[in-house]
Amino acid sequence: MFTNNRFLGVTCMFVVALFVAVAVGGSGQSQEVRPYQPFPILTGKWMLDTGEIITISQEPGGKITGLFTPSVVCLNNSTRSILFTGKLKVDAQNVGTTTIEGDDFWACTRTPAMVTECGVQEVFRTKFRGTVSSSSITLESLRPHYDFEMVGGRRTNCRRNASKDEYGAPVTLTPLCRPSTPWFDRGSAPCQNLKTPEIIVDSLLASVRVCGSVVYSYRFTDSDQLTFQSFGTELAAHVKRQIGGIVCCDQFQQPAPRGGCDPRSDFDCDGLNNEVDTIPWPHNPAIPLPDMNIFSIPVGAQVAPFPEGLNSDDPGFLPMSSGCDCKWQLIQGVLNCGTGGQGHSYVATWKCPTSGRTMTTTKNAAASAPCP
Ligand SMILES: [Ca+2]
Repeated sequence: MFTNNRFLGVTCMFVVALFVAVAVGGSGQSQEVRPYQPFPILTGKWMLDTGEIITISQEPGGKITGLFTPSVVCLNNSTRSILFTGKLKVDAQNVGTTTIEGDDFWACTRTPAMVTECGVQEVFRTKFRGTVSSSSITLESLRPHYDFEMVGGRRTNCRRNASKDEYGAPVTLTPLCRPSTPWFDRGSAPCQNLKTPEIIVDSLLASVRVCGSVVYSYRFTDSDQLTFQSFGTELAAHVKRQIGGIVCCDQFQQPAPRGGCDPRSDFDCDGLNNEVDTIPWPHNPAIPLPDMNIFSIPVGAQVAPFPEGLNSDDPGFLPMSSGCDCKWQLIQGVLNCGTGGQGHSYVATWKCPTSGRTMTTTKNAAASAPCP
């Protein structure tokens, strides 16, 4: 075995706290009926297509605010610290689409002469609209129109003409990284209140409760009795593989900071609400398992499978959240099987997406352990 420590799996979390699952028909198949589609969770650091970093924070009612991190200069004499604030809306015409609109988008005047000759502000507040998902945000802002005459190469008699206002070219934001998850920290962080996730399987309702909050639930039907019983065992093993055996409730129960995420709605801070952050149960794909990941793996990363026995609770494996203002990414994982009586090792390379800092952690196993 690979040391005595448990290793956390690469998945992630999610909770299904609120959705209602209702069985239909007598076939034993169940179908989820979702009375509403939760908003995507946008909290975290994003990058504008022009390279600036925007920190988005989201409130429970769907209000989101995007701040420049750090502030950026606009023309010569002004800086922008905020890009927008507005409220999310589910698009009733297009199921699954979320939009945003509002009056609070801060734009830069692009033409210096409009400032010097027409007296407009370098930074101005205007209406905006856009579409959002957990992987992309596209916004367009209303550009105020001015009529004027050119006299001697200068703009004169500048007048606002709102009838000619138009939305400008859209700006796009893509996720730079997800917020860190300090409740998954192992090891040196002081934590007074460490708890084991509770798997509750009762009255055809399977749920996972962490630090007093339900982060996943699924209701079976009467015809699913046998499936329900075997599911409970698998759910417990699955949660153990994904997040290990302990959660720091001191951290879990902290109010989410600006730009941080709230584990009660997004346990693994991957932008997917607990209610929808699931993967199919291999035994019966109609039934969702929670998908909880304590770190992320970028697309294309070479990561060898973790050997059996690698413990997700091992304090020496996952870097501490305090070392990065985002969730750590596992960018490489190499399993070295020893020969000729040598032990084995698993070498993990981690990267902090914002700072670019990398670090390596190594777990060793005795030569007698299976490899792989
Ligand atoms: Ca999630």
